[in-house]
Amino acid sequence: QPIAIAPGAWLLKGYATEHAPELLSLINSIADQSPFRQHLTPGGHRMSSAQTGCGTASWVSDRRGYRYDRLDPETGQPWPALPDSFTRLASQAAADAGYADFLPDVCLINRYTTGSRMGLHQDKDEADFSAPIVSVSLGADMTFLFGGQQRQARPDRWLLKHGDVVVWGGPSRLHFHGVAPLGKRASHPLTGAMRYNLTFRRAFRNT
Ligand code: MD3
Ligand code: FE
Repeated sequence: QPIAIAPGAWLLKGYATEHAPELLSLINSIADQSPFRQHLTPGGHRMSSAQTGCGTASWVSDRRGYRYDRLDPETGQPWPALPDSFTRLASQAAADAGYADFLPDVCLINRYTTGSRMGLHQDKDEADFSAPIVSVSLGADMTFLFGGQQRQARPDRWLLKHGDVVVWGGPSRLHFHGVAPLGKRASHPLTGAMRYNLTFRRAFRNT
């Protein structure tokens, strides 16, 4: 029973919980090939979350800007492929939230530990905003900040737990959003003090 959190945005409580051990072990395999790293922003600050990714490209940041890169700049190699179980989970969650035929081509993997946060921002580096975004939370609880179309709007706060999936589409696709700093005592039996987020997107146009 999806919970409406904004027009076009749906929270699926515990949707991925039964898949979590497999998802976490796939994250470890991906990180063996393309390690977690803390990107530098164009402004010269180091991000507090660590990231890796999989799929035909992955989101990266450095002094030159934000972009999707088909090669991992750290390894010079292509990113690991999207595991079938990732694609299936994301497509099924999107369908259950009313978005049929969502086929992600990229998955950004964020890893947060005590104090890691993500400031309010919009996701605008994708070619086509008609596709939804699917996010899967694993590990420690965190507070998600969900704002409006303008940065000034005071964001709503949503506690996201291990296994929760959120599908963001339609009018919510370009809303400002972020993550409050992960608390000192945040922890989960499967991940310790870490929180992981899988963010599935359509970065390039469907051909
Ligand atoms: C709402 N990551 O990587 S995922 C990001 O928890 C990012 O790691 C956060 O924001 C995280 O860009 C949030 C949930 C999310 C992703 C994209 C959205 C929410 C969104 C796009 C529009 C509205
Ligand atoms: Fe984002």
